[in-house]
Amino acid sequence: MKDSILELLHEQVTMEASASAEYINMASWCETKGYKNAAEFLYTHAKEEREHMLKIMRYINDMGDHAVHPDIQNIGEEYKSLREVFENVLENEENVTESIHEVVSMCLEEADYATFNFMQWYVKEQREEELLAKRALELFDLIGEDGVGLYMIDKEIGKLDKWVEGKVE
Ligand code: OFO
Repeated sequence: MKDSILELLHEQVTMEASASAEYINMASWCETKGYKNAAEFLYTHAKEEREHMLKIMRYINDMGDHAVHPDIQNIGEEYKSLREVFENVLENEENVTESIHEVVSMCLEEADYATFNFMQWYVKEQREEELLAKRALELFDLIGEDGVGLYMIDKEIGKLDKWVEGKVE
């Protein structure tokens, strides 16, 4: 495997680890504010991001290199509102998508079709995750945050994983 691709894969491991860590912090913040469904949603996604990280680490090892768990730095801890949490989710997911697309572009440049093929799962996953984050943000506009609005938004966020199933093929 080319060094250029290996380097990007190691960076992707860090991206996925950071995503997992920040999902945990966002979930924990939501849990302390009473947004129980949002907390559940975010804890679930934290677990998924950890799995994404492990999948790349094991691919790197299969390819003969050695993957290690990265140090995680500069992740958010405090949020002003539930909306800010989901704006953050969308921004993070867009950054992850961008870095996955960089890996894919490099695979084409280096004619590494095995890694190109491996990365297609991530391309699809990112489409799904961006869709989820955008839908969550739409709920704030559709329902409104006044009165019982935030309670309703939290409730709807709890249904999002079911809603997105099968939407991205
Ligand atoms: Fe790893 O799927 Fe999003 O970030």
